[in-house]
This record gives sequence, structure tokens and C-alpha cells, in this order.
Amino acid sequence: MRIEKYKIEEHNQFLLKEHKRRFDFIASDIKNIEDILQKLIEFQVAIPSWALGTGGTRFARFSGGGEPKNLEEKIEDIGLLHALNRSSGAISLHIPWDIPKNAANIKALAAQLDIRFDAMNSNTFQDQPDQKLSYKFGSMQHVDKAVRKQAVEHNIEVIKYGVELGSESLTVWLSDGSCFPGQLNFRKAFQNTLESLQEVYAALPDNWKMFVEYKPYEPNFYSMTVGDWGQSLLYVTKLGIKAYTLVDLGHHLPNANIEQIVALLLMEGKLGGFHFNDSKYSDDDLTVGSIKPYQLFLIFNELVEGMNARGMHHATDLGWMIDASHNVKDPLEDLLQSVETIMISYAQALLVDRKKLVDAQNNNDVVAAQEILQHSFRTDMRVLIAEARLRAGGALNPLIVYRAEKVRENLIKERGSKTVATGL
Ligand code: RM4
Ligand code: MN
Ligand code: MN
Repeated sequence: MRIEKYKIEEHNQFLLKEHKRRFDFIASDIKNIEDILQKLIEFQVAIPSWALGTGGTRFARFSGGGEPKNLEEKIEDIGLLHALNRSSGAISLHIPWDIPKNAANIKALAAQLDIRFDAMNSNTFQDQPDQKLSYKFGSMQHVDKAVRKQAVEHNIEVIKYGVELGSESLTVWLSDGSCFPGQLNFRKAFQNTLESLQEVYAALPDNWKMFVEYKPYEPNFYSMTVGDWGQSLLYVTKLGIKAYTLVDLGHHLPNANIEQIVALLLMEGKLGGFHFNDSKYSDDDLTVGSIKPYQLFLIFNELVEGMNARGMHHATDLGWMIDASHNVKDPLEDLLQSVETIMISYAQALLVDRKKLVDAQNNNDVVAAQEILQHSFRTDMRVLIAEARLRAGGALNPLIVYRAEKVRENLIKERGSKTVATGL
């Protein structure tokens, strides 16, 4: 299914008067509004190929119907999102869930829909039917060199698929670790993992980046071999300039100060990318900003401050990806909400009066510092996001159009109610 441009314009016409009234009201208050709008238009968030179907837990999975059956349909789904919000112009692929069987065709389809290929993801946390050796006791950390070699070769294959599609980065998330004390020699596990990562790193094309993602627990519950940002930073520092740490918001122990982690990784030039989601307890993969919107804002505040300090381009110098799982919502609606929330937090961070904040910090004026941040956080930026979308050719209100055009109903009609998308 595709949504024609004139349909979006029709909907916009209907909402335009009210939008203009609200926009003019806020515009007079914001000094750098044109700059903010330009940055919002440029900012793109990659959609994960594994989150376009219904997610599940280890207890059950309740499909919503009309799920994409193959990579082409996944790209079409992202095309729908991008047509509506003009901020989802990228896809992050997971291999082997989404092997591009005909790269040229896939590339052409994506180009038609104005979608590029963001980070490629490898998978050595599951065994595949045709796989020789098992990852039950880890992949890159494994005591058996042959298993490590298999994991390395898989990652190199993922890079090859990425090269065919025009991707420029590889994300490695390892489930390696141990479930019980004594199971593993921590030092040897680290060294094996480092050596394996080095072999993959050696196969990276010059213009590629490698992201090493950390996670404190699950599926291993006693230790994880890339368990936190310190461990990831150790690996990427040893690997070299093309290696960076990737922060997945759900991959922290409760109450971790993620914004501080982000600030320090950026300071070291070692922050590579993001996986957006939210969590109440652990790696819940809930909609970003649905539980802790203030934390998300504080993270963006550090991102903007830190990227500016290093002269980085906000939209392109870091990898921005969603990594969520939709168990009870329509995945496409959830993704529209996710992108909107990310844009809002980014816009709020752009609004922060940096000069005043520095003054407050230098004067130890704690109250003023809090006021400055909370002023931005409490400013309703939704109308700015809508204006940026409008200027970029998207919908003033993507969710309204999605529902009015009966997208899910149409997808169910096209694809059936029993299709199952590969992924989580
Ligand atoms: C992991 C991690 C990875 C993702 C897999 C599916 O928990 O977040 O980024 O690729 O899930
Ligand atoms: Mn992740
Ligand atoms: Mn995760």
C-alpha cells in the first residue's frame, strides 16, 4: 500500500488553519526557530526491520495482522511511515532475518521510497537451521575457536550484504556471557571476544563504522561479556578509530544515569549510535518516551551540547535507530509515536538556552540551571515538529492520516491476517 501525496495534502488542508494559529503563537517566542526547523527537517531516524511485525514475550505473541512477509514489504511499510512523517528515511537490517536476496531490486525499491540503509545488525544469539556449530555457550567469546570463527565469518557476511545495499555501519550486539558463577573465565572471554571483534574490524571497508552494543543481562543472567558502557568502551578503544559504543536505552540497570554516559562517550569521541526505546524495568523495548520522557530530554540535551562541542553534524554524525518491540500496539502506529517523541525531545534540547545554562553552572546557581532545562522540557514543541513535517512534504498529523486512510485494514486485506514478520 502507498499513501498518495494528494491524500496527505487533503488532510493537511483540513488542519492547516488551526496549525497556523498555534505555530504563529509559539514562533514569536523562539529566537532560533528557523534553525531549529531546518535541523528537524534534516533529522532522520532509522526503523529496525525486526520491529515491523508484532513482538511477543516468551509466553505468547498476539499478531495484529497484515504483517510484512518479506523484506520488500518491510521496506514498503517504512515507506508509509516516511511518507507521513518525512523523518523515517532509513532502515536498519538484521541478518539473517532479512537477507536481501536481490540487492539491486531491494535498493531500487528503497530509493523509490527515499529510504537509505542504516546500520546492519548481525545475529549470533540464535542458532539457524543450517548452522554447523551452536551458540549455546556464546559466539565470539566461545572456548572453541571454531565457533568463534563461525561468528566472525557471519559478521563479515553481514558487512558484504551491507556493502551491496550502501550501508556504512555494522552493529554487533552479543548475547555472550554466563548464567552461573564459575561457568566462564572473564578474562579469557574478554580476550576471545576482542580477538574475534578484531577480525571483523579488519574486514570493515574504509568508510564504515562498527558499533559495539552493551547490555547488562539477558539472555545471560550472571555475566555479560559486553555488559556495560565501560566494557564496550574498552573493546572499541582497543579496536581503533572506526569502532564506537552504541547506547541502547533499555540496556542499563535501573536508574542508571544514561545522560552522563552519553556525555562522556561523546567527550571521548566514542559514541557511535543509539537504539531508542523505553523501559520500566529492564530491556522492555517499550515506545521511547512512554515511561521516562524527561530522561529522554536530558539525554538529548547532552547529545546536543556534546555534538556542538565537537562540531558534529546532528543528523549524520551519529547513528539514530529505534529498537523496540510492539506487543500490544499496531507496530506502525507505535513507530509513528516513537519518531514523533524523538523529534520532540530533540527539539526541546535545541531550545535550551546554552549560554544561560553555562552562566548558571559557573555561578553554581542550581535553581536557575534546573529552571532553564525544565523551561525547555515544558515547552510544547509538537507544533514545530508538525511545521517541519509540513515543510518536508509530510502530514501535519501522521496518526490521523494513518487511521483515516485505514492503513492497517488495507494491509490485512493485501497480506492476510496470519502473516508473520521475521524479527523479535
Ligand atoms: C537485543 C539488542 C539488539 C537487538 C536484539 C534483537 O536486546 O537490543 O540491538 O538487535 O535485541
Ligand atoms: Mn538494541
Ligand atoms: Mn535490547
